[in-house]
Amino acid sequence: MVMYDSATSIARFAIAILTGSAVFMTGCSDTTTNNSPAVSQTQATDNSPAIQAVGFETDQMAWIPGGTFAMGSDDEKPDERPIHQVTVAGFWMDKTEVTNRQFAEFVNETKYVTVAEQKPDPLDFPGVPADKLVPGAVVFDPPPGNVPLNNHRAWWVWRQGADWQHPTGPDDSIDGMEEHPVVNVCWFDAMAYAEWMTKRTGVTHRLPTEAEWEFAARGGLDGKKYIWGEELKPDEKCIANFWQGRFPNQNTTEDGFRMSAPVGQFSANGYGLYDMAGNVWEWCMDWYRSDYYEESPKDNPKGPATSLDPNEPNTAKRITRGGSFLCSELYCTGYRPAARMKTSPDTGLSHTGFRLVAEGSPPEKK
Ligand SMILES: [Ca+2]
Ligand SMILES: [Ca+2]
Repeated sequence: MVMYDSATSIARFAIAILTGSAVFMTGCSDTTTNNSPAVSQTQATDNSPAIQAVGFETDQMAWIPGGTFAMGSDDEKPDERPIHQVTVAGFWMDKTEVTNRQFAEFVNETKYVTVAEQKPDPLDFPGVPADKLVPGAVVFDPPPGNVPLNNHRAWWVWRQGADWQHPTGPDDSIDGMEEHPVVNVCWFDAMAYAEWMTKRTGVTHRLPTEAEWEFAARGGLDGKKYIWGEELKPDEKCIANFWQGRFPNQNTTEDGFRMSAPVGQFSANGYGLYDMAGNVWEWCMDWYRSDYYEESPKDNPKGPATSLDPNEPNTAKRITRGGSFLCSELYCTGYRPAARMKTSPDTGLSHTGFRLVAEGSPPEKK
């Protein structure tokens, strides 16, 4: 069995791919810039058209009660160890990944331009020829035949013109995909969306911490391998959107979906959240450190102060969680609630989106 090996995990950066620099992608995700810590490419919305106040509606969010749980896993990837007790306070969380329809509303109101749509700043990429500095994102492009699973460049490509409205490239569109999760949005884009949602609701919205995300994903089923129990396919049924078949060139679509699915196609977890396993990876607030669990505080951990991926120590990365339609049993298993992934915050990928949490009051007792 070929297992995902974090030692070979790595990434891209698009520009580096174009220029032939040493860069790779993991099968499931994982991206980096060469050595730039976060590129600050957020776009302020302060000078944008007035944001319409809509108030805080919780219809599309679930209240996640606070509690204590066993975070991590002792028998999977090294960075999931050790299992440690963590307590999180209660919070609201989007029931689904943010959709193209929702993201379009944000863009229409603020005129926000995502990082994937912006021309990379030459100052961030000294030595890269100007004609290589083009807007784009990292896109899954399945090879025609079998390929060794240790060469991520066989299925990941930097594609000029790929962005949230063009998931696989400039000839693609999101027509008819309004209820699919938005993809090719980077961590900075997700943060800008949260800022907008905070302004329009008057309630702080933000990305979840990694601990909040895992607590919410487990849905009250503490210590289980999957968010629904111990078997990947209970009763031989796929109950999440992941990859069946031989990755990366044979996708049997046993679960009904070749790539992303409209949100909410499978049963919700114990807290009423959809697609916390699979569909698209979801950005979290925290920096990634492989050894963070050895020192994580117990109460409401907010992640390390700095990032460290030992495989790429010069690249700062943020956490992504939950796996995607590309996660396979033989290669990545990112759909496990304990599974951690890390990605450069300025990188849009065709299998990565996000959902928000809100710090509002708990629902009134009936
Ligand atoms: Ca699938
Ligand atoms: Ca997901």
